[in-house]
Amino acid sequence: MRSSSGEQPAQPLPAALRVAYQPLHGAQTEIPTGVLAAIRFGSELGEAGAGTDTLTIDVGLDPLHGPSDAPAWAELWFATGPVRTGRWSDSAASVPAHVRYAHDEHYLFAVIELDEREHGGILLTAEHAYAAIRRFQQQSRFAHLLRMWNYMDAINEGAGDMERYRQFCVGRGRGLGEVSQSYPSATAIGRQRPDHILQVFWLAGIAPGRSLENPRQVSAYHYPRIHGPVSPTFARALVAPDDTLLISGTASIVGHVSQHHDDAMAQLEETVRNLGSFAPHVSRSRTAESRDLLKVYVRDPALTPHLVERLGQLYPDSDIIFVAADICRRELLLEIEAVVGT
Ligand code: 3EB
Repeated sequence: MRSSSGEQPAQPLPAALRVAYQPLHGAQTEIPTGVLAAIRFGSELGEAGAGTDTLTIDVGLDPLHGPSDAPAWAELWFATGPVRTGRWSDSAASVPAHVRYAHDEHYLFAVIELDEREHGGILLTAEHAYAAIRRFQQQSRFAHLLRMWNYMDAINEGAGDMERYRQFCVGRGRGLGEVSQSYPSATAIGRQRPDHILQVFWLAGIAPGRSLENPRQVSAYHYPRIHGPVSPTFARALVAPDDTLLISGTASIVGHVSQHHDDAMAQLEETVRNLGSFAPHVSRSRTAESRDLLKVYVRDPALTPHLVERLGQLYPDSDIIFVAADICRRELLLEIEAVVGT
């Protein structure tokens, strides 16, 4: 709508996030242009294709099932305009660390991949990664963290507070330092084939999102001491500037306690109830053709057919991919994240 002279121009609409899963059939599959980031699941993916402006992130998790039959998948985050890519070196780092990124006018996608053997174990690697992320974000126009993923090896190895996930949380907390009260949504997942790499990638924006908590769950940053010395720093979900709902990795946890040990289907139903808490926040401006995306991390691949069947019934209009992964508490058998209203 045109405003008559003298009036304040209307606020520009926040650029819309669009995310989709694309099947990959080996090295010949092209990533379309206009993609900010392509997160690739599967092995033997080949070169990402020189000359594209897409940030390619290979996560080392194997797909178990997808919307169609394909050996590998990419999660594509589409750009809202021309894309610029770059590489930033952390000059303050004691061990060399760099961030690869791509951005348009509204959003930035970035990744840091550190080798634990160079940084002295998971705690220090997480601390170095998050210190670099903090410094990168401080000098970035895309000041607001919206969504973060953390992928690491052997997430459940080690007993008690020495469990690698808990050590990761300590390092993350130290590296990030005192951050604002508002956290991004996040996922933290274990790779099932060791490659010594802590991989953290994230979406940041020019404009802030709105963090949400789940009334069925204690906020992760308020978890009691029994879950580790430093609480995880993430929000249960975040409403992005365009009203897309970015739901964190969600598991069978009520309050702060894991439910239904050893019963994957009961864990699934509990997880679905947790996801249901966010229904009131689903944008009403969603278009008919928008597809919600679900990603299901599955500890035991043998469970997949049962999960596929049940989730297909529950979310017939969503695109769902299932990947083999370990979950951050050893009793948890699955975890689900979602992008809703894209
Ligand atoms: C949970 O609810 C399950 O440490 O960043 C989910 C999402 C989980 C993110 C993180 C951990 C993280 O506590 C685990």
